[in-house]
Amino acid sequence: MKKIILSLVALACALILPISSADAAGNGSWDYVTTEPFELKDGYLWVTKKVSSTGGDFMIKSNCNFYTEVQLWEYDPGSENDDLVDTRSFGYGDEEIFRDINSFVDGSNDKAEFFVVRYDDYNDGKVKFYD
Ligand SMILES: [Ca+2]
Ligand SMILES: [Ca+2]
Repeated sequence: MKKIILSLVALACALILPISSADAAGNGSWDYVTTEPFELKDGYLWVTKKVSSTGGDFMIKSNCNFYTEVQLWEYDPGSENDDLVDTRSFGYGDEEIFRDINSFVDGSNDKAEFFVVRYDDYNDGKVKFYD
């Protein structure tokens, strides 16, 4: 009897695991796009390069050995035309998902150009981008 219960447990685990790992990927699967380092701008602000998205959901993953606050922005040409998407707390390995970013898809390229900004004093850090 004990053997049957154990194999039932094993079967249940085998059935549950693929579902939960698919769940972690959100709607559909994530495509890794790139890893960008933060670069110092104007002496006080840390900014990544822009990463394009065609819409849907967007995810950033921390590759920073510290805990901080980050902002996701969307670039638009001209002075101070960029759009703030959201502000999140961010520590090593954290994944932050931004859902339904279609309203940020604009411009002649029909894409959203996202970049991440920090205002702290840590002289390091990278961000992984997923679309
Ligand atoms: Ca834009
Ligand atoms: Ca915009």
